Amino acid sequence: MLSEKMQQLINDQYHRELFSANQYLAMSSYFLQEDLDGFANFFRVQAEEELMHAMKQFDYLHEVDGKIEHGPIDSPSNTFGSLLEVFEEAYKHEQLITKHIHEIVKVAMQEGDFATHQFFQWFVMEQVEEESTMRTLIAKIKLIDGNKSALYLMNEELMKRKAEAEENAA
Ligand code: OFO
Repeated sequence: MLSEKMQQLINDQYHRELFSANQYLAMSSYFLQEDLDGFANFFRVQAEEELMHAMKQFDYLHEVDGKIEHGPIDSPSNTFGSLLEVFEEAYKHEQLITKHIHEIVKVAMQEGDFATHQFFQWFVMEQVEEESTMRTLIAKIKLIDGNKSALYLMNEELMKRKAEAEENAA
């Protein structure tokens, strides 16, 4: 049986995942306006992954007889000063998400909620990947340091990123 506290934590996390999707779509829009379609594609795929995270949590909560109480989603940032700023904000956001996921796992452990503990292990490792991806891209952007040819190549590279579902179907 899921505790009230855990039900609330998962509800909050579900809304955070939706916020993440919205934030990454806002970043995708920014890049489309900047004529960087590869970067826009990267964040669009990222947004799709966030929706998938939210749906995993939605399904889990209902599977254990809990309920999502649908509420408002915080507004995302829509204006950015630079390419680097976008990625730094995304990285900071992922670090925050990691903290929340770890908090859920900690409470699950304290409550002896083995199912939730097990379920969120997937997210623990997903966060390792998300943070690592953002860190790597920040390092590349710093390396490029405004060089237009290198930026063009990176944009082409990011154009190749596909959603997980699409990749599995290929
Ligand atoms: Fe759902 O991992 Fe990013 O936010």
